[in-house]
Amino acid sequence: MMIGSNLFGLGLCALLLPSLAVTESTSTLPTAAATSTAVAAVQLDDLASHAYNQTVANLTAGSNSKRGGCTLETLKVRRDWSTFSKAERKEYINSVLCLQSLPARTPASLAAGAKTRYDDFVATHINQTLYIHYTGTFLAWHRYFTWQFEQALRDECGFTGDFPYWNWPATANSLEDSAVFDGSDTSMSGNGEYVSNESEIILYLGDTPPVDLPRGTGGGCVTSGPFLNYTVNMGPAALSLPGGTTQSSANPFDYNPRCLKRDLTTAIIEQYANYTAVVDLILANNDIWDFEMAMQGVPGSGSIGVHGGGHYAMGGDPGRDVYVSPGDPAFWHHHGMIDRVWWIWQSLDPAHRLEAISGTGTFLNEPPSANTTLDTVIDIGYANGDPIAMRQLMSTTGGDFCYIYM
Ligand SMILES: *[C@@H]1O[C@H](CO)[C@@H](O)[C@H](O)[C@H]1NC(C)=O
Ligand SMILES: *[C@@H]1O[C@H](CO)[C@@H](O)[C@H](O)[C@H]1NC(C)=O
Ligand SMILES: *[C@@H]1O[C@H](CO)[C@@H](O)[C@H](O)[C@H]1NC(C)=O
Ligand SMILES: *[C@@H]1O[C@H](CO)[C@@H](O)[C@H](O)[C@H]1NC(C)=O
Ligand SMILES: *[C@@H]1O[C@H](CO)[C@@H](O)[C@H](O)[C@H]1NC(C)=O
Ligand SMILES: *[C@@H]1O[C@H](CO)[C@@H](O)[C@H](O)[C@H]1NC(C)=O
Ligand SMILES: *[C@@H]1O[C@H](CO)[C@@H](O)[C@H](O)[C@H]1NC(C)=O
Ligand SMILES: [Cu+2]
Repeated sequence: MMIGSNLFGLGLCALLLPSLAVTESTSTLPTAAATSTAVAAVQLDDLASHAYNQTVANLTAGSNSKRGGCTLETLKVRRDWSTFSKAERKEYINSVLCLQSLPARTPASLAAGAKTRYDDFVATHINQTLYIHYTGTFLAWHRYFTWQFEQALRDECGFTGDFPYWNWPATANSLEDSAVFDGSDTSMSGNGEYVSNESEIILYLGDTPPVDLPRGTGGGCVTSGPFLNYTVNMGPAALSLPGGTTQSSANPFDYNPRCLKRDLTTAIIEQYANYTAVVDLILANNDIWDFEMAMQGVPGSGSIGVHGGGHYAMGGDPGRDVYVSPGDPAFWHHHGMIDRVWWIWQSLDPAHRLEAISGTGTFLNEPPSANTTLDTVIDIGYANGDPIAMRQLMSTTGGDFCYIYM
């Protein structure tokens, strides 16, 4: 069943909108990523500002559109976690802890290890991993998955705040000191306990040359923060271990409670998700196929992309397990940023990019499957919500979505 051990990084692994008329000029936007980090940081701000302005302009133009649709009044905001106040961070954290305390909906006959509502999301991701990465659904599936997680926090745990994202490049000098991972009671918990004899991570996949990643500064169980007592209940399914081996349990849905491990590796963010890398991903890929592949890491290129970068920089267990990765509570911060980068990319040419899809329904089309289209239906099972067509997931202000990134 496993195609490869390290699926994050290496695979085997238009309509013309009337709103375009009201968007501001893009003439001052950068067209190529600066190699200077400081300059690239400003470029990313400009690109995000453009996407923001365009989203607002679109909603202003469409203010008399169908009832129940997204409007400026109902628009929700997603923000960089480092800009949250301590009280805002605590509200978010408490709602995640709440979801981790509610009973699961997934029948035990399907996933004996799914004990909580939080685990329902993990079980769905384990179940569908080979159909949602390196596929045509990758970006939209994770957009819907993250949004439904947000809805579960709001509907079942009373969350009322803004949804967060982890602005990777801003943490490329020190994950340990970042608001997401500093280990304080307003973080998503921090590093694991230091393991002295850990060796490097080697990602093998198919026939492509392996990618070596440095070990991090932890390796063991997290030692502080809100998720100190949280247990990872399922997996491992394809956990990369230091030294190049992979760990899997016979049935990754079985109950296998264990601590959350982290091995924070700032060097991975510095290498794969620095400001230049993020801006280059956005500006150097005009085609959706190129964009989504660069984001996940083109197999054989030696790059794990910003997507693999964020996951492997958390390290540990389940951070290095593509199947079980939502079991790390920082998963949602990471995928918030993934979605933000897609939103920025879409905003640069909405006529061609808003509904652009490329890829099939299977991991690098293995085994071969039909092309993903706007009519392809996504179903996140017992996690939350109803099955939904890709068409409803392409705009952050279309379908049931109504949010913007700051
Ligand atoms: C977005 O709008 C603000 C306010 O009008 C403006 O200052 C800013 O330059 C705009 N951003 C871009 C990238 O055009
Ligand atoms: C896994 O997917 C299959 C096929 O869609 C589905 O029947 C099953 O209920 C899913 N299992 C879980 C744990 O979600
Ligand atoms: C590291 O040390 C621990 C504790 O002594 C041991 O269980 C483990 O096998 C060692 N790992 C490696 C890769 O040597
Ligand atoms: C973890 O559990 C211990 C023992 O029950 C408790 O004292 C501590 O407050 C808990 N910490 C967190 C962050 O939940
Ligand atoms: C920034 O990212 C790019 C692309 O991944 C990489 O080539 C470059 O070496 C990185 N810069 C640093 C300072 O690591
Ligand atoms: C699937 O997509 C590929 C790449 O865009 C294209 O070449 C191929 O013709 C498509 N296949 C079908 C059956 O539409
Ligand atoms: C503009 O907003 C409408 C909803 O008001 C949405 O359907 C459409 O997809 C949006 N366009 C863009 C480019 O996001
Ligand atoms: Cu995923």
